Amino acid sequence: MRTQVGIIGAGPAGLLLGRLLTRQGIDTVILEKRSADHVLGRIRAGVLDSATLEALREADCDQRMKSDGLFHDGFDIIANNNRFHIDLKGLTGQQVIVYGQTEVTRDLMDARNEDGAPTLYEAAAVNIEGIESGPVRITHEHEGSRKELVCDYVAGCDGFHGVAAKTIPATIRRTFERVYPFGWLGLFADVPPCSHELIYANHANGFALASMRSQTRSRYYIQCPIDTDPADWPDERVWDELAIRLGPQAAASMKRGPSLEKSVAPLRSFVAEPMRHGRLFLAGDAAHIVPPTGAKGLNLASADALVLARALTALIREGSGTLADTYSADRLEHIWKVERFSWWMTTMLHRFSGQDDFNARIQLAELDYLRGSRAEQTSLAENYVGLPF
Ligand code: FAS
Ligand code: PHB
Repeated sequence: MRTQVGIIGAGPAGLLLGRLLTRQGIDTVILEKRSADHVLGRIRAGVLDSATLEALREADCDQRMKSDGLFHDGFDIIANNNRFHIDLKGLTGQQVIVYGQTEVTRDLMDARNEDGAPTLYEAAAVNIEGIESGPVRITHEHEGSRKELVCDYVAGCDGFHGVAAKTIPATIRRTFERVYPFGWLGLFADVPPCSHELIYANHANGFALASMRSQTRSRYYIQCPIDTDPADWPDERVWDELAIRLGPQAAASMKRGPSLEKSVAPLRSFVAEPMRHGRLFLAGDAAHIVPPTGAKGLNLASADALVLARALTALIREGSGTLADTYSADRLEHIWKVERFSWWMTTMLHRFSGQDDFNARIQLAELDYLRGSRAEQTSLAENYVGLPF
């Protein structure tokens, strides 16, 4: 099989890139290791910022998000028995949209089907050759045999465990990582949210987050040890702990119900540099991971896809390599700012076991300063709604 751009991965990054390139008349083939149902079944991000809004608008895939998404003006933080509001709209003039990654993925899959562009599911890329001289050859396993996709360029949108990034020579590739000493136990339930906006809580027992997917479906998280087995957390135990960490006001309005899904996700900060080598470009989790505290993972993937689509369009349609040459440096400048914000939100809102008294006091002071400072709240708000890129 031959195409202009081979895309590895049918998550948000790969599907968005495919849609944006198709709209520019550029042929793409997406290779996805798992089935479409498996990709849709993964419960991931919940909050969209300006990057994803812009990307979906440019992809002409924002209709359902605009009609079904929940437009939020801010969120609350609870710490040291104080609950205060971060007024995103008042401080920045912008909102965020609560619209699950599953729905974004569904909209992009539907758009790709309407475009008639090929996605090969259960087709795992196993090897990539020719990224320096071309043509690129992507060996993949599909329908029980090894096949080859020949393309002019390849976009590695294959997430943290993908193969594309590892194709960059070890002598060139640099990685940066911080693994946090805890995870998030997430619970999904068809119950109304306990508040009209999100609540982030720093409690002596640990971090908690009250989020949602609609007015009738809630998403909650509690900080837990990395090796936590969800089976050790029956629903009632999770609800009890959420009530403690979110405080009496939220607990009083919290509706309990059976979990639809319960899982533990690790938290890490990770960046792989560079994001381009020859004819290979990386986008999304294939190049970077942020702890979900800042709600940035999906939004960074959207920004990558938007910028990469413009670079590949200029390269393929006009023969202009300027945007492609600056892709990695430009994206990494934005990515590192978002890595910093996500690290800051995580260190401020989580309890680190064995944390010394000095750091514990610094964390309290950080939260107290944030509660009282319009300047600090404005800084948080402009990061949360999405930095320019
Ligand atoms: P994805 O990982 O979504 O997609 C990569 C795709 O590539 C996958 O479908 C995979 O099957 C495929 N693939 C991998 N190797 C392949 C190969 N060799 N050949 C072909 N295909 C291959 N972000 C938030 O903002 N908020 C959250 O609450 C949040 N929660 C998360 C929970 C978990 C457990 C995880 C893992 C991530 C979470 N994220 C969250 C981040 C998440 O939303 C990502 O940022 C987002 O999925 C990034 O999209 P992609 O870059 O497309 O990567
Ligand atoms: C979610 O709703 O899944 C969600 C919201 C905000 C976050 C992380 C996850 O920071």
